[in-house]
Formats: sequence, structure tokens, C-alpha cells
Amino acid sequence: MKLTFRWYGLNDSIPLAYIREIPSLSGVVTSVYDVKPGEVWPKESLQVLKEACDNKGLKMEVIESIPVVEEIKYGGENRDHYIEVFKENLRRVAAVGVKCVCYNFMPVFDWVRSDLGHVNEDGSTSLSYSEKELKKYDPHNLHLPGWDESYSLDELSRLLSIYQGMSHEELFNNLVYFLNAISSTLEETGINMAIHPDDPPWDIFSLPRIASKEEDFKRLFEAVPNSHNGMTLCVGSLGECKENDVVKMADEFSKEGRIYFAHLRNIRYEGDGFVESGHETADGSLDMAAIVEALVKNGFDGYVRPDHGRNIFGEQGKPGYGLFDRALGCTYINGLFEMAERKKKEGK
Ligand code: DNO
Repeated sequence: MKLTFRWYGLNDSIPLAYIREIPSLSGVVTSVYDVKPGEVWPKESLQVLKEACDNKGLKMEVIESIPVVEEIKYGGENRDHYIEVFKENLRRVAAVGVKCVCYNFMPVFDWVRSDLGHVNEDGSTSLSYSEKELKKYDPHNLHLPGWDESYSLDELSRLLSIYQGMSHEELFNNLVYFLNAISSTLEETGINMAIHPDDPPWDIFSLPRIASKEEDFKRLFEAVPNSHNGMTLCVGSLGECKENDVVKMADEFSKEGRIYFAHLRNIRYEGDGFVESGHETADGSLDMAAIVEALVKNGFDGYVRPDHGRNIFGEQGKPGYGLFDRALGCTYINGLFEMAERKKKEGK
């Protein structure tokens, strides 16, 4: 596996120099943040990021994300234009050495939490989710914690009304349309597309979500068999739903060669939702060692990163993306892989 760390570009409060000091790190996962979704990424912006990484000996082979604009998701009349833009961005990132693109197909909202400052017993703080708390929010007048509020309230209402009544089937067909339309560019550039699971993996605010359960991914790989069509195994997101057997999914989809990227973080079921725990198995509800063992058993050699860390050691980091707990996550992940790989070599 290739261990990576998410870096929000030159404006990230965590400098690349610190990231470079994390043991056994191969590179960073980043994106272009200075253009609006649906626009072509300037080559210069990519070059600046690439040079910054090169200077620190870090690879820049994963982009998270090239945003998929709503018009593509709901199948609007301009979707072909936006798909062309997406294809051009794929060519541009490939030109600077990118091999994997993480994206999501969640209507309107990306990840959603009801609390960004849940206080844990040990004094650290985490992101958390309670179904009851989420229900208190009015989707038409929404100020969700951590959500970047990139839409005005009018725009949000317009989007919500467009999606009203949209079936899962329709959304799925729009995803298939999108992936088929970019297929030749994936062949040409060699880029692997890694869809991020819905987070949480169920419908929210009556919006359909279609990348939540094992069957959703199976169906997607059957509908678009192109080998560049794969997934980000975000074990935290998938594991938020108790019905998802994440170890089985890690095993099954890595065996099929569909996992290009893995987000390894743990969650703990609590109340009517979950809390994002430390990465370790003992701190949460997911069996991290078994997940890594399944990946290693099947020869997984994709990208891995720690995910949403707690705020610890007094850090006031970007929610989920401080330095300290994610760095601890890295050393834990390194340990799990070292042990799993050794056991595999020794035939145990
Ligand atoms: C949250 C992230 C997501 C992810 C996108 C991918 O912390 O895992 O925002 O980057 O869903 O498009």
C-alpha cells in the first residue's frame, strides 16, 4: 500500500514540512481549491501544487476530489458540457502524474454531521452524528456544522426542488451515464476513478443516495465494468451503517481489484448515531485489523490515508483534519500493514 495524507494545498494550516515527517508516507492527497466546481483547472495551479510536493519528496498521485457538479448528478441539460470540463481536468491532472481521482455522487451534500465538537471521555473532541439532532435542521434554511455553505439559500432550495421525487434508479442512471461518458478519457490517461461512499450511507433530507451498501457497489461495477471504475473504501462511512459488513466488503472488492484508495478511520456506535473515534480497533466499533488483513490477503497495493482525526493535544484543527490524531492514525495503519504483510509472507 502507499500511505498518503490529505493536504488542503498551500493554505492548509499544516505545512508539507510536517507532513513529510510522518514515517513511511509516500505522498499527499490534494485538490485545486482556487476555482469553482465545473471550471477547468488552471495548469499553473496544478504545477504549483506539484512543485511544492516535489520539493518535499512527496508524491501527488491522488486527487480528492474533482467535484462532480450537481447538473451531472441530476442529469441537467448542460451535463455534457460539464462532463467535457471534467474530462479536461482528468487530462490535466494526469499530465502532472495523478493516478487516482476520488469523487462522490451524493446529491447536494457531501458528508454530514450533527456535531463537530463532541467531547469524549478523555477530553478529545470528535465529529459525531445523531439522527434525532439532524432531523432538527430545516434543509431549506440550512446552516450545518462543517458544511461549507457554498450555496445561497435560494440556490439550495432550487436544488432541493430539482431532486424532489428523484428515484434512486434515476440517480444511478446518471452516474452510469457520467462514467460511460468519461470512459475513453480514463483509458487514455490511465486514471482510476474511486467513488467515495455516501456519508452517512443512507438518504438524508429525502435526497436519494446510491453508494451506501454492498449491493450498490456491486451493481455499479456490473453496470460499468471498465477496470478504471472503482471505489474509495472509506471504512468509517460504510461502517456507520450497522448492516454493512465492512470486512466482507474490503475482502470482496479488493479481490475484484476495485479498491483504488482506502480511507481508514474508525467510528463508535453511540446513541442513535455514531461518534468518530480514534483509529484503533479498541476505540471504535470496526475491526480495523481484520479490514487491513483482508486487503493484504488480496494483494491490495492502492493508496491509503488516515481519515477524520479527533482534536487532541490542544489542537484546534479543521474539523476532522488536524495533524496530530491523523499522524497517530498513520503510525497505527503502518503497524497494521506491517503485521498483516509479515503474516502473509510467513503463510499464517
Ligand atoms: C470527508 C471526505 C469527503 C470526500 C468526498 C469525496 O472528510 O471524506 O468530503 O472527500 O466525499 O468526493
